[in-house]
Amino acid sequence: MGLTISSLFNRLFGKQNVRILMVGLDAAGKTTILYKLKLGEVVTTIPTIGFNVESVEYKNISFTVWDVGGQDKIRPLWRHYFQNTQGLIFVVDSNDRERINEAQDELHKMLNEDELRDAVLLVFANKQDLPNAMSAADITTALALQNLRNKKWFIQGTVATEGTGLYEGLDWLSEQIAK
Ligand SMILES: Nc1nc2c(ncn2[C@@H]2O[C@H](COP(=O)(O)OP(=O)(O)OP(=O)(O)O)[C@@H](O)[C@H]2O)c(=O)[nH]1
Ligand SMILES: [Mg+2]
Repeated sequence: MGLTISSLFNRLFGKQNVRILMVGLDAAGKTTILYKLKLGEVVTTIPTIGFNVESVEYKNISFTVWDVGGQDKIRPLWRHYFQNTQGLIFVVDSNDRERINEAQDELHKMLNEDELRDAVLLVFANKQDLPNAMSAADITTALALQNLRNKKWFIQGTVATEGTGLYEGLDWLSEQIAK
């Protein structure tokens, strides 16, 4: 599909709107990330039952970020948010070695869905401040990211509570969207 006049105008002069879906197992740090980006503050979170949505303005892009709760009983709800997703942010608790295979399962199940075919994938390897955290390289292997075909992906180590790495991730996303 070519650029329409209005989308060209928006690219040159206006804001682009980008729809982001942020998921991952419970307690990975999604809600912490959302509000750190939105408010620049660490908020006290409770497990999300349902979703939070905020728009985050960055580099002349308006990211609408949907943060959906990750408890196993409510993971079947994720698919209701797939439509029109341009960027998928998958958040991993790098310290949770016991559940990294479960995270891998959930990620690959999702990536098999047709509705997410064109979405780019940003993985946040969160909680890098914890001493037992797996590195981003370990997580790349554990999530089998190298096996992904026809998928643009990027992994970034983060400490959501300090804001470390979050904007590096958004930088990558904005570059993909601009292409
Ligand atoms: N040490 C450390 N703790 C973090 C980090 N990010 C988040 N946390 C903590 O991890 C806990 C869970 O964070 P949430 O943001 O609520 O997790 P969530 O992914 O939204 O969880 P659900 O809503 O249940 O899916 C909270 O106590 C956060 O303060 C981090 O980078 N380092
Ligand atoms: Mg949450």
